[in-house]
Amino acid sequence: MTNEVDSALDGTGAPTPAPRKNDPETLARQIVEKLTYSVGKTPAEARRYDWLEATTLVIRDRIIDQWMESSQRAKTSGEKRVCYLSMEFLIGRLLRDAINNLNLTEPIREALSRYGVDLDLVELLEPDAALGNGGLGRLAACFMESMASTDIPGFGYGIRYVHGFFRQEIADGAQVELPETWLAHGNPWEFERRELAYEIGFGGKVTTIQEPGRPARQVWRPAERVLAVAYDTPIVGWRGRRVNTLRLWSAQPLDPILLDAFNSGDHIGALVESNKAEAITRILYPADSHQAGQELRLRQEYFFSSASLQDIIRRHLHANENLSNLADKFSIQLNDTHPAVSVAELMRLLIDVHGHEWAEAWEITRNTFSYTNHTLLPEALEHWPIHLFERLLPRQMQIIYAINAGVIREAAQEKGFDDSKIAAISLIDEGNGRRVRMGQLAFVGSHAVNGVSALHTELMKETVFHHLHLLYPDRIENKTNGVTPRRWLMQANPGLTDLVTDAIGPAFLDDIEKIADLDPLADDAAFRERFAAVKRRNKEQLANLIGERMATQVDPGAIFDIQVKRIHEYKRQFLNIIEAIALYDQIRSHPERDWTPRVKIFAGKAAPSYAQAKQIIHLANDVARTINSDPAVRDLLKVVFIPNYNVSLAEIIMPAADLSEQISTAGLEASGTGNMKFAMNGALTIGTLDGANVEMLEHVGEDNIFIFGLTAEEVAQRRREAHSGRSIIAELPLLREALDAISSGVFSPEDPARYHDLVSNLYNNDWWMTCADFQAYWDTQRRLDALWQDQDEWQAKAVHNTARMGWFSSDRSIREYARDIWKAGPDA
Ligand code: 7GP
Repeated sequence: MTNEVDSALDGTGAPTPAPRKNDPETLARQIVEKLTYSVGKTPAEARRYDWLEATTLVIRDRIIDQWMESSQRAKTSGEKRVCYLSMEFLIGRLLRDAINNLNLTEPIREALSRYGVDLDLVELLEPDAALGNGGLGRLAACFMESMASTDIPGFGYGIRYVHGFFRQEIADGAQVELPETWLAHGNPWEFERRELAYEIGFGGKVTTIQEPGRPARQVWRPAERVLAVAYDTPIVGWRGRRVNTLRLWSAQPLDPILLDAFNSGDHIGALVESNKAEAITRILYPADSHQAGQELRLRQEYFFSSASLQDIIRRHLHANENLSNLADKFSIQLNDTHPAVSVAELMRLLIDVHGHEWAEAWEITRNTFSYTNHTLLPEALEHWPIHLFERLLPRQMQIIYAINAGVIREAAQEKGFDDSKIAAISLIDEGNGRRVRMGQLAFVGSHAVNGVSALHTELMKETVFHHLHLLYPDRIENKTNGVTPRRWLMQANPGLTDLVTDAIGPAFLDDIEKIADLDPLADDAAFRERFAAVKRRNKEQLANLIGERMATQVDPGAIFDIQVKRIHEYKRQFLNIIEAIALYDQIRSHPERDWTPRVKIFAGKAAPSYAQAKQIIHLANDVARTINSDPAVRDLLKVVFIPNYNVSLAEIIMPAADLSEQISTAGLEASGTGNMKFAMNGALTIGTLDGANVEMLEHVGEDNIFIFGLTAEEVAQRRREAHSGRSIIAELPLLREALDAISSGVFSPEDPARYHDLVSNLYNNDWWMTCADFQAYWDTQRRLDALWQDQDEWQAKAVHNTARMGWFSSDRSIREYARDIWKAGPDA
């Protein structure tokens, strides 16, 4: 059911309103108007939540003006549009983002203060939209903001999960998962587009229709059908220049209730269909870097892919005669393999629905798609059992076989690939019970494939996509990640933003790479002092939060040493905890030494089914309990695990760090983006030569970053040699004693055996090189202790970090994608 009627925001003949006034006077009046007529409260009755709603509506009006203008422009100019297909958008709160990008922060603050209302407190009530797990989802959100800010006509396409990423509580030290309900109070940012609904089929049969004198046609008759309904959220770029659309799909039944069943008394059965449809978009899978593997997940992937493609085709045919020139008008970026089924689905739509020949359809498809890989972890690479795929998507399965046949023919005929090489590139894994490899599908269906840091891209060529790279040597390229400086510097750290503006002027706000002008000020003692004072205030703010939420007092004068990210063995929070324990032992054994006070801060969620990761959380909390209650180390060492890490918490944490922990086993972290947020805000990094750390080293210079440990190559070598931790542990008393303490129950007296497995893994195989890197990590931490004693040196390095991180803006990433892959945007 493709609807021909375009919504007003698609830009048909929308009136261009007169520019709005943005003085506090006008804004205050408008907020009260919204309060009265939309919320139904007087200022005297209004609670803080009502002020949030009224303020949001006032801001929204301004965005809508610009939104219509941007959509109209994209449409009438015929410029190429970029569609970012992503299963996850970890957007966080939107109000502050919108107010900041419209340059309304001060006038809105002033307007609200006239009624005794504090903008900062109002903003805190907005739910944090957590439609993503971690790095991949947050990158998608930064990219949406940067596309709007760099004036690229971009559309985000994803899923409107009713329940986002779970809420984490810590009970007796262990992670507990609770449902997240971001839509409980409604969502003023979204616009439901009832008229934009597409049918999505599942299951059923494919029949061949042979009409006389015409080529055979395949017709898919799905057994089940659901509706995908669009919900649009405006994404405001810097200075409101462009407003793009994030379109999220919600699944709804074709028939809300089966009346026949109901009338015959089957009241539950009458709703089965409806529940099944709605289940598709009910909840986000809380697994990152791990393939979920259930049928519902494949349904989600196909559901949003098909809806997005149908929508793109509708938009295209609105202005073009047919789909032959689709790739000139649209670029579709596949954010990892979650939307990879799109390759087969676009082929189906082109051939079965729009009557294109196979060869032409394949050409259009490949020229339209490009694919980003975000991880090399084997357990994260998606592959679906053929029987499941075939049952759910029979026509797409046929198409995949046909694509595969073509690729294999090409490899054998043109490159002389032998059987083992063919097996490596095949879209079908003939090993583990026959599976469809989604990475291979995305790769062959795209004209460009990219990794997210220089190292990751090289490793892609050598490992997962080695043989496909031999077949298509020009296809893989690098696009190093970035983060939006609007959210991660300007909004999260207004103190630093003001200081930098004061020092070098406001030009860096429009072009973040100009922040390099700050670099010489690292030598200016007075500036360093002001820089340190900003950091100190941010640390006080975080210390208050820790005091309030966890009743733990931490000293803002200590090093704030922070590791926040998903909990995963390869990210090595365990290494960090072991170091804390070793330090604890040393402080107790040598109280007379001049120890540098430290607060080790952790936050992050573990996938509910990831037992080892949950153990690591438990251990961090157990260690925190023991150390924090030991008077022997009181002000020298504290360990804190802050529950429920999310975007809003990150905005408080990033500006408050002195030291950023980026200590993954080399070769495993594709890029990292937290590393960039921390360094931009003046934290020094302790890290391995992994992901984007490598490029950060190049930009900030080796004196300003603390690199340790094995390289990716050395890790691979050790793994080939079946390295284990046993001999290393025997030689390192510090490490051994820390591990003994863990396994003898020092931190878990109520359950001394709790961490046996965690520790015995280190002895028996040390897969993540925790033991192998321990000494280098310890030594580097002690160098940092010494450096902290020289505050001039430390702060100078911190200033260099802020000054030299401009390149890691997602504006730069997006411009590279636009120039090299999409051929879209103002410079195309
Ligand atoms: C992450 C990577 O682990 C991280 O290194 C990178 O910075 C980020 O993507 C953005 O590129 N990957 C995921 O979050 C993920 O879920 C599985 O990967 C597909």
